[in-house]
Amino acid sequence: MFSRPHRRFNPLTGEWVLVSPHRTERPWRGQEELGPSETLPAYDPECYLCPGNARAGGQRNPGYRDVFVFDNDFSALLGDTPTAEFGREDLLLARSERGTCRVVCFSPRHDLTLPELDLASLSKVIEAFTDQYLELGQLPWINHVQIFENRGAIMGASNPHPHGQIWANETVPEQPAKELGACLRYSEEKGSCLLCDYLAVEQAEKARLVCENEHFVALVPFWAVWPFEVLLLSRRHLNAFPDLNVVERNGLADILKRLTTRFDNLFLASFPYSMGFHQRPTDGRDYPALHFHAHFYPPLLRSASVRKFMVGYEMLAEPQRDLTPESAAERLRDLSEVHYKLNGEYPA
Ligand code: H2U
Ligand code: ZN
Repeated sequence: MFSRPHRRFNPLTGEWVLVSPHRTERPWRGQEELGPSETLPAYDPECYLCPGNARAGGQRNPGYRDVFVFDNDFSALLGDTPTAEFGREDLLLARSERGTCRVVCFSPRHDLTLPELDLASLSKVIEAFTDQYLELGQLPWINHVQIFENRGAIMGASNPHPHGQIWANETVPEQPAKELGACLRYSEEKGSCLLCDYLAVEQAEKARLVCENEHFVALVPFWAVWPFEVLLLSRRHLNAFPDLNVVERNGLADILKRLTTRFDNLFLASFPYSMGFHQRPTDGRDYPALHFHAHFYPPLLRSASVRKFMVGYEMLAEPQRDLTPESAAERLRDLSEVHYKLNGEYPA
């Protein structure tokens, strides 16, 4: 059945994706266009994220040595927004939204990306995410903390300096709310966790697994929309960053490094993506049905310069893909976990 056009269901969002595998039945020609060969300096005096430099708002970064977090100078959400509601016969509905945005510099090094950071540095990034989740989450008017990374100019990242962002706000936003609702309904109906059950299915089938360690599993979900989309799941049923013990934090650092190394090795280029963590809301209630996970949504399709566009049928009807999630997983699985830059394959 999976060699003919079919639709696959995403139980987390309740949405379907059209898969057209017959369009990629021709063998993969292995064409690899090399990405931009720009070599970055370890420190860039013009960079607003490098240690000691001035930012747009006039503030100056400290001479930080590992992770540095600051309030976004162009925050999309503001903490002092007064509560207001506008509604006219349900058709023109608006609500004020309070929140705060922060930027997390992963490293003082301007030239390193996530897969190039060492495990100790990555563990510090995870510690910072944990501290931020706790600090922002305990504010009474913050009910959701979204931690994410936009990597690469193609994803709209404004700066190659390794960094992520945190947007924390009053309302649980659309995507996590949809997923949370699905997880709650599933656990009410079945008495178990949707993602624990899903992980068990994937471990039995194996076809969509990419890489794993003692604490985490990276796989291309059955319902993936983006060509090399990955779902990263904790093996233990965790709700949020603070639930990870020290070995799980190190396990997360390990899997993040290995997965993003595979991504870079796919097209021998720095692999762009939007990734982020889904955790329990911070409204003070318990969410036992929620399973800590991360989504990676990378846009590249065939090479460092050929991306998938979500246009046409996908904007007007529903998402579509040619490459099956099983083929994508196989390709990611077959790659080395030694970063291409360390492997003498640095683009000329
Ligand atoms: P992106 O590269 O994903 O755009 O993230 C960088 C963020 O850094 C962006 O949200 C913020 C932008 O608002 N920023 C500052 O807070 N201060 C600056 O001096 C420049 C950019
Ligand atoms: Zn920099």
